[in-house]
Amino acid sequence: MSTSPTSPAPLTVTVTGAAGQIAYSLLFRIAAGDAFGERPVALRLLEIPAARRAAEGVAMELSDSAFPLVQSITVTDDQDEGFAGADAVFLVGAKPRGKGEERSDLLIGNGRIFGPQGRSIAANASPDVRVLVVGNPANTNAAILDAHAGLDAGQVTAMTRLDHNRSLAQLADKLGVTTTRLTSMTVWGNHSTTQFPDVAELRLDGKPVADSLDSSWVDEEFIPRVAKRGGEIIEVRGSSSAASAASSAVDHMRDWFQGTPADDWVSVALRSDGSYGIPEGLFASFPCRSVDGTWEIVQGLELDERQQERIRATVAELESERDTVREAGML
Ligand code: NAX
Repeated sequence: MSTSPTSPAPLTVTVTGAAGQIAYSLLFRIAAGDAFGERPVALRLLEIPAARRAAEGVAMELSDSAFPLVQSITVTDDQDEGFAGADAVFLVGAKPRGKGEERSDLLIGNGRIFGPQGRSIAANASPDVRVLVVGNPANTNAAILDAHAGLDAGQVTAMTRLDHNRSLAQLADKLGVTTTRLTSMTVWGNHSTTQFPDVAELRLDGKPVADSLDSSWVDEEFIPRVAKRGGEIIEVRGSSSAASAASSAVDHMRDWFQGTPADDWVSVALRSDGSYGIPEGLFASFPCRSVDGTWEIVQGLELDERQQERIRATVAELESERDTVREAGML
């Protein structure tokens, strides 16, 4: 757990929900250097008091792994301590939907977590902090957090990278190729079943490939399968996606810190600036490139009526989520 005197300064990385399923994979991937390269990390594991002891157990295992890049591990249930000096924050912890609860209860219950977390991040984290919201409903949680944190546009993001990666996997399987040969996939909108995994710009070895995909397969099999993949995993595995979610969170942060290739993009949910007619302020997934550590929405893609209709549907859901939390005074 010590670094040589010549090591660069460690990055402070906070993970909430540290005793949960996703964190059990995510923390070890971060510790191994998968997200931040060879940079040493000071890990902050933030939990609620009831799960603090379990998080201490995770910290013991992290320690026992003797990761060369891990400079320190702190376990806390104090938000301000958890976010102090944070350079990168993974907000994984969230309130799951309780028995008999409506979606609006879920939105409001999570708003009670993400509003205060936004204020604590603003007061305690590094001014350049980069925040990824994983906990669901991720887009609206991110919108609430963003409103309370008052950070610059683009510092707060929500995760649609798992949907993006799931799309690439389905397409690679269909085309009989590896995912590494596919580029320019986009997931638009909400991380929910209304999301729009869009293959219009997809490239295989740099060449457009959408026309060779059967449109009825795309509409009737591919899109619903990606959108409902979370449910399929629960049915087959017996519990929700954890390692794949952690892997996508690692991909998201790695690309944010280290950049995306100039000839590709990835899917990121962030505060809309009005691009592609998506109302300003809404947290929607867009095609994005990471340039000098900042997400930029890819501009200039042409959208036909069919694409626009699907985007309108997922945007309508995001607007309704926004209205629910706004009525509850959280935005
Ligand atoms: P778990 O229930 O295993 O773990 C969640 C942990 O968060 C628990 O240990 C809990 O004590 C903690 N927690 C709750 N409130 C907290 C708070 N205020 N501060 C700190 N910790 C808190 O869930 P897990 O399977 O790890 O999933 C975590 C979240 O990710 C869920 O909301 C889930 O729906 C969401 N997902 C989001 C995905 C995405 O693509 N955006 C995909 C995977 C996943 O479904």
